[in-house]
Amino acid sequence: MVLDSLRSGLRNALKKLVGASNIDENLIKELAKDVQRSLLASDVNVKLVLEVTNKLQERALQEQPPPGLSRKDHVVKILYDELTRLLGEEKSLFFKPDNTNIMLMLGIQGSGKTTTTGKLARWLSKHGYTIGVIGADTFRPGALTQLKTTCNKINIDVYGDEKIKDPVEIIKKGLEYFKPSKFDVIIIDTAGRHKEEKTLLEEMSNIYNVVTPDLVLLVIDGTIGQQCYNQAEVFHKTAPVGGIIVTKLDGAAKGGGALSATAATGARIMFIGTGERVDDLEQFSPTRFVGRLLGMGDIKALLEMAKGLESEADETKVKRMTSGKMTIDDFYFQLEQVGKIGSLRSVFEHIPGLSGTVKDEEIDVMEKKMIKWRYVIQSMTKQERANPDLFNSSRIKRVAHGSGMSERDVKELLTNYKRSKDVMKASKGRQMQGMLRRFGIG
Ligand SMILES: Nc1nc2c(ncn2[C@@H]2O[C@H](COP(=O)(O)OP(=O)(O)OP(=O)(O)O)[C@@H](O)[C@H]2O)c(=O)[nH]1
Ligand SMILES: [Mg+2]
Repeated sequence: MVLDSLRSGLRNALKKLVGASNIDENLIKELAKDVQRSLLASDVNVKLVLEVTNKLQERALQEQPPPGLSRKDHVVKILYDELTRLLGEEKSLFFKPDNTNIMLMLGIQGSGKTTTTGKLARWLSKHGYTIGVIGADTFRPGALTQLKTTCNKINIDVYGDEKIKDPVEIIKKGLEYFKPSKFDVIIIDTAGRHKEEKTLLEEMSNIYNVVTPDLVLLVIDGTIGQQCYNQAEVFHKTAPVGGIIVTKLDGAAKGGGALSATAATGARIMFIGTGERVDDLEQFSPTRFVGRLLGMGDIKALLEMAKGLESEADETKVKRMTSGKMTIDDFYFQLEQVGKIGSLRSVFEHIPGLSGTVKDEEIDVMEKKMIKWRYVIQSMTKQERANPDLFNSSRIKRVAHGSGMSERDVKELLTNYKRSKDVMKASKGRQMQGMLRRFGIG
């Protein structure tokens, strides 16, 4: 994930809070200090950092948690609110239905326009839109070839003409060329040239006035940190920016600066680039982003889990599972815990060594399976759950029938139960314990 150091800084700060037995003024001040350090280390502007942490401290000390919410959870929620506010409002793409939507890519040299044009085309086509791309960079040699190479791989048609030197003319011809296709979206890649060069801004202003795009997307290199603010401002004056894409956030230590600075211009971040591959583009949502930074799903669930694990019954359950005597009820308990943590996705993200090993589509398939398995388990008898060796073909048939699932589903569940049992025995529950320890619980 992007902003790894910010994420681990914030989580360490939260770990202290979660682990504390009593929330007092000192603890809250310490939390505010920890958060401050993490944000400053990821290059967020000092003034913005102070705004966040002062507000956090003030609210955490003064506000009473609403009924039903513990003081700890309330403080976590305040932190979540304030970080979300720092990153600006939600902004999603808007499309004129039954129309061709023209998107114009702007940005200085090397910011990632051409790469992002390909990524965006890919993202949009995955979401069911039809796309055409126009290459209007007449400045950089090989620009059109680069664009065509990227788009060929993803089956997107590119219009360009290296003989024409006027970008406005190329764009006009390109729009004519794509007219019969009635595509949902046309993306126009433009030239970058040098930083804040006057002629670049003039060229963009020309294009903007002639083409009247439906959406101007400003592409900004996330590694430049707080300078993003100035760049966004300059471009915004030339052509009203409808959305910002911050690139190269993979491993960018200054990512916090880029995200907060652009949000401060009033033009909102719509996507972030997280790698060089054509699939490395994520739709940006401040609330989801902060949720992932803080691991909100897990923290809440793990608090619950901690409560549960304090009781004798659960302790014996964990002992039983790690000693290789796991029952189907225990397997079900595992499924339930995963459900509480939020989603399988977050589990994979947070178990060390597993993150990135499983594809999103595979996780979707697994999540669907888990829902089926719950039904299957609910149709088993108590004896069957305690002693799965009882299962023969007639029992499998009965459970399949009772749960409304296929016999294959039941068999698959049994196979997975056995596998899980072996893994638990082999690892002696190391993964689960490791996960708890990370959050200061186990
Ligand atoms: N790691 C990483 N690299 C990226 C990302 N986006 C773009 N790049 C790289 O940044 C470099 C410049 O990208 P381009 O797409 O050519 O930039 P551009 O804005 O079109 O550049 P000009 O056409 O010269 O103005 C390339 O090497 C890309 O692979 C990203 O999200 N992550
Ligand atoms: Mg380019």
